[in-house]
Amino acid sequence: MSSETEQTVFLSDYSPSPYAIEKVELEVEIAPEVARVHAWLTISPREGTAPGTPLVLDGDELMLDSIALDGAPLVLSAYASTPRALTLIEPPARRFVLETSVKLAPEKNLRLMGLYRSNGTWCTQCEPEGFRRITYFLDRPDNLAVYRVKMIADAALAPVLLANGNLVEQGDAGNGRHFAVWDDPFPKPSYLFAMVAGDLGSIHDEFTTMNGRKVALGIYCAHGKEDQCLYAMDSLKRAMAWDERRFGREYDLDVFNIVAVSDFNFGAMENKGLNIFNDKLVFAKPETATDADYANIERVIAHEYFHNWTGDRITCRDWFQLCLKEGLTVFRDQEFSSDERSRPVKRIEDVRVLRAAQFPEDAGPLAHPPRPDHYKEINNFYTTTVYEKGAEVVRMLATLLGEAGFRKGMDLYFERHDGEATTIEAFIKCFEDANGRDLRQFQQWYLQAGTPRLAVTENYDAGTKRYTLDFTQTNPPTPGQPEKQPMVIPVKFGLVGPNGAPATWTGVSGGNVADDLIVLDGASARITFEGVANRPVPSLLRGFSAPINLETNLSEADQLFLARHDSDPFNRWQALQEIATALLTRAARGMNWTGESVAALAAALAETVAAPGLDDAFKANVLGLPTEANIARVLASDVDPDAIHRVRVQLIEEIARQIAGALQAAYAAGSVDGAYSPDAAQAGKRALRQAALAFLVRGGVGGAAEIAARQYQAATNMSDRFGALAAIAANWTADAPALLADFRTRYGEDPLVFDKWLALSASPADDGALERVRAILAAPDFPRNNPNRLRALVGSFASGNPVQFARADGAGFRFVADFVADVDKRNPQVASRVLTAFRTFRTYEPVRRAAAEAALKNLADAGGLSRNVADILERTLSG
Ligand code: 0A1
Ligand code: ZN
Repeated sequence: MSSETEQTVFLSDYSPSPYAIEKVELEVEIAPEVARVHAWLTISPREGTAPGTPLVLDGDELMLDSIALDGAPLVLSAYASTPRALTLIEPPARRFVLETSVKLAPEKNLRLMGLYRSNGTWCTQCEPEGFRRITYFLDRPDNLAVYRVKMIADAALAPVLLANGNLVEQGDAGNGRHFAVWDDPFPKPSYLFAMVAGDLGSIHDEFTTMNGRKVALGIYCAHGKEDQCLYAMDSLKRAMAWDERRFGREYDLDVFNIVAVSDFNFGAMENKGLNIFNDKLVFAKPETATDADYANIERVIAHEYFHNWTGDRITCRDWFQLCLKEGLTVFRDQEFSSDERSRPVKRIEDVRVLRAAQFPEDAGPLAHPPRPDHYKEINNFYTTTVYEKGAEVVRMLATLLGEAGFRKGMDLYFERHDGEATTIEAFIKCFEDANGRDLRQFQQWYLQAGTPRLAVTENYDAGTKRYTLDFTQTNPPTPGQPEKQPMVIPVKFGLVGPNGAPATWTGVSGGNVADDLIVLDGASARITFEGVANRPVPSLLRGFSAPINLETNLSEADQLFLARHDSDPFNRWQALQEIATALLTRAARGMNWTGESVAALAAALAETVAAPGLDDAFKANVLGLPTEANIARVLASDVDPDAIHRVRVQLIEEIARQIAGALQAAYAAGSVDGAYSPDAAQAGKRALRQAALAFLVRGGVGGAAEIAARQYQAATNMSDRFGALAAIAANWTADAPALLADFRTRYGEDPLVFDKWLALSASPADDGALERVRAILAAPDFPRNNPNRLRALVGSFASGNPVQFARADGAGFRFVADFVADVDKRNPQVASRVLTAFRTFRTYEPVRRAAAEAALKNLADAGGLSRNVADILERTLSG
């Protein structure tokens, strides 16, 4: 493996480019096999640039065809060109126009960065460094320019021609070709450039902004899928209205277009005025999309739309600031979903994702701060830390400042930085200035990696009526950061009195406490409450007010009390999770649980599921016991996935036996009358029904598997059908193979349903899983270049099947490593993402740890790896 240290980019090396590209005019001729890109770049030296300073433009796999300066061809000695760079040796010391032309081969572009072809449609992906695969450019986010692009293509092959901004001209281009000119008046970085050409269907609508401007909305897709875009359109309009209401943000162009494509490395992309989406995040109809798919579409449509202000109008100075747009925009989409659906349920679901994905990243060799200070490959930093932890940091800011204070800071941010490429520091400064607060220490959240641990011990003195909470914060070391500063941790809390009502106190000292918020900023603190009549049970970190690991000395009885009485729904859910996690982690270490503990947990679950006044979706979450991955994360060392799987199934069996009646009642109560609707209430009912069914089947309760099979056959929507099949597949019961085969044929060639089948085939823990996955992948017609298919199959196996991926014989590890080596030749982004499944390999018990390490070393020794894969591999092995 090449160590490639020379490739490392450091934040501390940031300096503005000596030149600025102010205006971009492109003429792109698109034809099968080849596209010709002609660019006219208006360039000025920045103030202070010494005359004669060379101008170096970025390229990636480019071949220069022609070059001219202010209309005159350049002599060979005036420039140097390679596939990766174009250098003007001595540019004029004044504004000039550089004209270049290059040819591209979109059909051969399997990396899906730059201009490529997906199912016949030409489309682009430029974030973070794809524009340099289209033309030589200052491909960095701090170069803001206005763009005008003329697209020319065969009128039959590509009747639809789209780019950023507004359509200003279109017409005939001769020889059966036509053209369109798009103009984007908003200065933007190159990563937001986009272009689409193809034969596409579309749906159209209109949105009237808060100031009465009409915006034409369009969603483009493969012909025949138009009716599956309606929910996305509805989500878009709701998102536009919400951003006006909640943040005062109005849309700014006359058109907003979305295009759904089948080959896409990520979820979607916020190109100015022309969002491009992975089609799985656009298409939905009840027969083929689950409730979760609908919720995801709503969320991502909103996310990309919200980027128009947090990302496009205000962008990032450099890629180290990625979290500036991503963390903030995830926070905004989480808030949107909370307002459109159930806030507590959304919070529980987001925290589940955070713990499942971000906490392990933060605890392993790939840990990095939300705002890293160096990277080798920026594509490897589109991580759950930048996105989800980034959103948590913004959420803490909102908690610390309160709703009004947070809004004041946001308003100032939009006012002060509109039209700029800026930094995390500038963002924080807006909240400081708007609120008169010092947030320097808070900023550590952006700079320090790792999940803080907060230990709390509580003590009540009946004699003095004094209640104390002792907090100790530790910040574990992470790669490159052995020592840490204490963080500012907002702990939302309540003291719950013996009857379940809030306990009161007459005085509090020893820390920063106001209303329901304790703010900790030192390594330790003792908070003392005076005049507390009886020993309360503390409900701490309500709503998961900080992304930390909280360790309390609360007893099982206290947790059960909170599960019943806490007024904070998040902590009610959390209390039950804690009890289950404690039982499961101890059992995985060979320490048996007591019958009383299991019975108490079972009773609390049954009671919660039957309780009136609680959200169905909340109850469904309560029935979702900690995942195997979560148990492994808490164990943190000497992990044996077989043991975890075994004890988890045992616990479910024991509980299911005890509360089968309550589960059956929940299942029965969850049936939905009337037509399918993806709304939160109906989806919640189905989720509860599904959770009860999964519990019953997994628990081996007599007749449950048959009920699931019947539900599978009778289902009239994908949520019910998929839910039943998932319950059956997870258990790998005798009829699982036949039902999966039925599922495979029932939906014909629908690729998004095929992905569901792939995932269900890859994730069961049975010993046949690896062979199944191998056989599917080896089929000659398996679409081996489509990221969705590859992720659904091998991604699900590597990240969603802990037992079989981490087989003790190492076969799972070897399979995934071989897959990574193979896919890397075509699509390094997909390859490196799959490889991150190894990030927790050092937490395995010795046999598996050695097997994983051998597979990784073997991959390294083979050589010829992309920078993407080499970077992940190197960090995984050295961390
Ligand atoms: N900015 C997009 C994420 C994205 C990143 C890279 C991509 O291609 C390699 C595509 C999309 C978002 O946050 O949705
Ligand atoms: Zn984003």
